[in-house]
Amino acid sequence: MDLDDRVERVEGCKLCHGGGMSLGMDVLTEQEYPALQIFAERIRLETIKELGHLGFGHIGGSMSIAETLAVLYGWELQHDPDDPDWPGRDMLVLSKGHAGPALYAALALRGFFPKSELETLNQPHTRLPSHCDRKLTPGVDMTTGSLGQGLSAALGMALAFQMDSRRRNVYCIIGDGECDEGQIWEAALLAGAKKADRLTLFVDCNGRQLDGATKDVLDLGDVAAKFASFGWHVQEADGHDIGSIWKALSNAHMVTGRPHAIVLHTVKGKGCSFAEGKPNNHSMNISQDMVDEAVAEIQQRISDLVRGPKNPTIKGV
Ligand SMILES: Cc1ncc(C[n+]2csc(CCOP(=O)(O)OP(=O)(O)O)c2C)c(N)n1
Ligand SMILES: [Mg+2]
Repeated sequence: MDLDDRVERVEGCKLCHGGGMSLGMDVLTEQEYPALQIFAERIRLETIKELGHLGFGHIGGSMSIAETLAVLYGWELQHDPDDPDWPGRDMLVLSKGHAGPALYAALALRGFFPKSELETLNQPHTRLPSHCDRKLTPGVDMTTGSLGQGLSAALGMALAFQMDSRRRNVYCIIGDGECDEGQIWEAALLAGAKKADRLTLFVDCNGRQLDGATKDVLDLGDVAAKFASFGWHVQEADGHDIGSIWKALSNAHMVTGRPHAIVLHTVKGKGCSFAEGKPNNHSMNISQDMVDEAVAEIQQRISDLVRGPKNPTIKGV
């Protein structure tokens, strides 16, 4: 199976599996697993090209959610790129809205708008502002960027979905630094009390925020235990392992009566050598040389995945 065939698995279908478990799909096949890995790498690739074209941007927190976006847009979300406002769709609130460029890459790869539009990131009259805007970008369901607010918006959607006979879910991604915002915990308390089981929250624990380590700025302690104490169904996952994220989502489908939190262990800047684990990787100036280096390394990983073992071990499944 070549690259295009594998990519086709996630980018070519009109709708994804849309809550695979509820449709009786309980395993990732040996084609789907690497296809989702490739999708994640292509999200990285397009994100770096976008930011490089602009010359700077939020690379660290964009790279750390590539696998999560791949599983969401390649498997989990019920959505229709030809009809972004389809009333039956699931919704994603990217509360850490500064990672918009990664979301735009996923949406473009899925066909919500032409890939060439990614070059307009943050330019005058663009539909792709640096932070997410639901009124501008096809496929973006909530305006975000002021940290701490997205979880409340997602909870409101989840409570509305609870009253809807159609089975719809809302997903939300917050950062670990974002958890310093008090509004996160107000929403967490209400979600538990309201048994908002249509809500699935990813906490991107990449260990760093704008200008330092999260534990030094304001130590979160045991974030999983904190959400559990508010009545949430909590799991931890390796945020760079497709199988681990997929498995957590599958488990979440089987638990009712509680909101779901998936604490993602990630690395800020993951998969891009000039940014991965670097202290200044929150928002960087990005030269053409840096883009070229990153593109080469990502393309190498994609080629390795294409040539990969015929029967890969499906971790976490
Ligand atoms: C209310 C608010 N305060 C401050 C900022 C500025 N800001 C943008 S990103 C960021 C750090 C976020 O850290 P984290 O949530 O860990 O994101 P990630 O590491 O995933 O980039 C800050 C403080 C903001 N966007 N909103
Ligand atoms: Mg962080």
